[in-house]
Amino acid sequence: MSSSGAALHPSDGLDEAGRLSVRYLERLGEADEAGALALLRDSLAQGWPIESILLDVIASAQLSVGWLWQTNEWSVAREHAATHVSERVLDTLVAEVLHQRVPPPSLGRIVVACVDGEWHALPARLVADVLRLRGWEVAFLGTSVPEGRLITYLQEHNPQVVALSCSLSTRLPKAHRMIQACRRMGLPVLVGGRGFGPDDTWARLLDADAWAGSAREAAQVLERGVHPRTNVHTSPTVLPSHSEYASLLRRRGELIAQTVQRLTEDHPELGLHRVEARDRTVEDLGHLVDFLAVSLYVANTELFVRFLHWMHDVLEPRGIPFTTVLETLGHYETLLYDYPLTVETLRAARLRMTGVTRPRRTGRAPAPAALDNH
Ligand code: B12
Repeated sequence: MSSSGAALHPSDGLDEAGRLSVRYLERLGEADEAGALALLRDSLAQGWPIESILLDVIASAQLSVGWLWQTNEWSVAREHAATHVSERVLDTLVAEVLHQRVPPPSLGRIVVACVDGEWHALPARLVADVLRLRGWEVAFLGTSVPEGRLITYLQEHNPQVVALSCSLSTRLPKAHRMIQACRRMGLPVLVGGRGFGPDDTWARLLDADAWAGSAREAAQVLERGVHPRTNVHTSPTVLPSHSEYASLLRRRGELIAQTVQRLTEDHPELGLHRVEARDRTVEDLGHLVDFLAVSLYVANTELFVRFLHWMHDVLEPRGIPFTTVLETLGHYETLLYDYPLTVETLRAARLRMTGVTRPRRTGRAPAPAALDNH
């Protein structure tokens, strides 16, 4: 049995799709493209619906891949290899199914793109493929599409709807600008991806016309019709916290540099004199400031708290005590004393996270179907 195999992911209590997803995940763990493809081709031949293979098997396994990376059970290289296999399998299966089908009459034209700075193509690609399989004519623009390029493309191709994907919440301010630009063209915008959160609250705040939580829901929303919301102005919503958001981003470099210096002096055990450890810390602190900033942008402390839970799960298995993050939050409260909303967010989040000790699930990743590591 493989080291990533069923022992890590007990299949008990899973439905059929869950069990297939566990077997698929085993192949991903071995970067076994041929095995992964054969497994799903067989299932397809036995009558498994292609949409279920995409969403209940491949997407579900990718969530486990994320969890295994997050908890330091899989290296980043193993995650990359697994994702590469999923992309190849997805492309092959969808191409084969579409090739064998008589194309249904087009339901309409849609452009699917990842927002600027967003490198998670696979979630958007799954949406694009599900829509294609349901009969939409889809142009998939891929990762990180700059606003100007998107608008030029839309002018040239004139779709009915634009679908924007955002997996990381830190890209929401960019998403906001892109939504506004599309709306100024009179094009309705459907948004989704985990970065938009678990419901349509942030999508509405950022002026999108529609939101969907999954590819299936996206198809349903589109089948009902997406139209420009009439109660939205074409100038972006500006919240009181937006000026603090902007100031925080301006001070990003300074905040990170000061914290690295403080951690180097106060916590020699972190070994920040080593380039690799220092670089990782700079990256983590970048995420910290960016998630704090975006939680001000959408005026939602919960977004920051959810990020801190994630950070806890990432740092602890790598031997970095989460208390260093709590100390950093306290330090920022002092440094940023003249930003009242920022201080309020930091304080509320610090209180929520003090004493948090999520038990680590050593040796056992949640089974794919049961996982939601948003
Ligand atoms: C593969 C992967 C990557 C790959 C992406 C490659 C690719 N081709 O996509 C790479 C290596 C580039 C990557 C990079 C990073 N990643 Co990453 N990544 C993942 C991983 C493991 C899988 C993504 C995936 O395919 N998910 C599966 C799909 C199905 O996800 P889904 O969101 O459920 O998609 C559905 C809905 O959201 C919806 N939907 C999606 N888009 C849209 C659009 C519309 C319009 C609609 C209506 C619906 C919709 O429909 C989809 C299908 O039902 C996730 C784990 C996870 N939980 O997703 C982490 C994850 C998203 N990544 C994460 C992180 C931290 C990063 C990095 C910051 C890491 C780093 N140190 O650099 C960078 C950021 C890069 C960037 N700027 O975007 C974290 C995010 C944590 C957080 N707090 O937000 C996650 C959750 C991993 C984890 N568990 O910690 N990543």
